[in-house]
Amino acid sequence: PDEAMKKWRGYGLGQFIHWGLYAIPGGEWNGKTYNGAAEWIRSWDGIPKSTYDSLIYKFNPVNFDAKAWAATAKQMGAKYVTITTKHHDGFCLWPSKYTDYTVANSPWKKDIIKPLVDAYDAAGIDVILYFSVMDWNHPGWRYDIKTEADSIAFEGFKQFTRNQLIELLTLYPTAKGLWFDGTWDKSWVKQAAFADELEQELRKLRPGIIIGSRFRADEYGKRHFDSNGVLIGDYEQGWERKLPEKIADVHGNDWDCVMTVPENQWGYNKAWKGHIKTAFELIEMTAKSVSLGGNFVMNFGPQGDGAIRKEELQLAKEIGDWMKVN
Ligand code: FUL
Repeated sequence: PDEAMKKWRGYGLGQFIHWGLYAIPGGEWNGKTYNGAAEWIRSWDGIPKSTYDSLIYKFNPVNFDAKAWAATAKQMGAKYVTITTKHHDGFCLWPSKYTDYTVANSPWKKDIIKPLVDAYDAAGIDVILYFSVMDWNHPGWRYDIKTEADSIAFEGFKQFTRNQLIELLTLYPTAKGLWFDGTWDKSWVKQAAFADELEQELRKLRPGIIIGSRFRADEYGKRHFDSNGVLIGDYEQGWERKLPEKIADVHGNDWDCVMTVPENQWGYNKAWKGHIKTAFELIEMTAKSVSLGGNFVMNFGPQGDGAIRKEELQLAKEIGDWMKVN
């Protein structure tokens, strides 16, 4: 574990990838655009589950090129990448055998995570798997547990979560870590003991695996810097991540700061409203993060067809030029 964390501490700059079905509408539904995060569109627009879920039949990213994505990260000078294997909508970019809501049942049919892991591994960039515990597709997911029926359903959901995490670490054994999200609801907050046990199980399966501190939901919002040597977490919870001001804020722990480029957007948004960070701002944040002992992770939201938008490619180039001389 220490070796893995030693390496993690030296990363400096990382790439975040938010990609899934939400990239298809790209922040626009029935002619209306939303300035809220594009990956939350189902919730912003109150889109019925069945309507949203049928986006699976449109998932056919003909311009997806894993090697091109890895090349962009390499050019930028990123040393690791955090990839959404499953976001809140529950759609799996890998052919999970525990749900039908996966790439395998889309027109694309093929695994997306495998070629990405292979391409980034080949480029010498470490892969961290992002995983949203909250899953809007799974019938057992609950925000809260109020009745006996909820509790039975949620037990099934917990097993599903365990199965999927073991599946991910088994299918992609070179992955270096897990970055958790969607753990803030009451239902999961009550599962601290289960999360602890599962964390131990995952560590046994992959000694040295780095597990984000947000898996332990009861500590959500409190424990972002708590490390005991192997935990990581973003600096501060919030829609737009904030950087620490001074070294004392870090409490000696390990952290990374994930950051959007257009304000509030992680998934691809056609309209891309609000302030769009410049390469200079992103470089400044990288330098500040590194000087305060953390890593900085710039987000990319590839388009529904699989291509990375030109603005992001341009930023990657500009940041890379700076990284080369610094
Ligand atoms: C948040 C999510 O709700 C956003 O959609 C995004 O994935 C961000 C990195 O974390 O908790």
